[in-house]
Amino acid sequence: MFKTRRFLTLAVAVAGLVAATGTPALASYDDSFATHTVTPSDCSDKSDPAGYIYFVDYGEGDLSNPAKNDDYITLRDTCANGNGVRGYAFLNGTSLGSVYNGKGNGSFVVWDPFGNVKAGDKVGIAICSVNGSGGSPYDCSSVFVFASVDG
Ligand SMILES: [Ca+2]
Ligand SMILES: [Ca+2]
Repeated sequence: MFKTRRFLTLAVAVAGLVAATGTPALASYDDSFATHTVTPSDCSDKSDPAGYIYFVDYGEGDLSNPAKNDDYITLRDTCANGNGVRGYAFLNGTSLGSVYNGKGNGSFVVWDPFGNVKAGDKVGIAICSVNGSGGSPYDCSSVFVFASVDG
């Protein structure tokens, strides 16, 4: 129950983020979703996740991206714990590798390992805290998989 409520809150936050950065004029369905490192964390408030990973379905119609390659990852560090976060991406069960954010609390990195996601593709994301770019992952989320409704 708690996890479901938490996720719904995140989904609203993602929708707000997209709305704030532009209007996805032609996207008929927003396939964006997110997850976060598990709690209790090593943040000063142990109920705060150390980071969030967002799959962003910007939608067609972005004039800066005529190839319509508009699906990407945003990886946020939300905790001043001295450690960074690593995000992982999967497409149809295949790992697309990972990305590291060691820029500190409040920072984010953008990563686009997907190409153009198509309707029915199964997008997976996960995130861990990590002590340095080569450090061992900890406080990992499970892999969150959603099937894209319309790419
Ligand atoms: Ca979509
Ligand atoms: Ca951090």
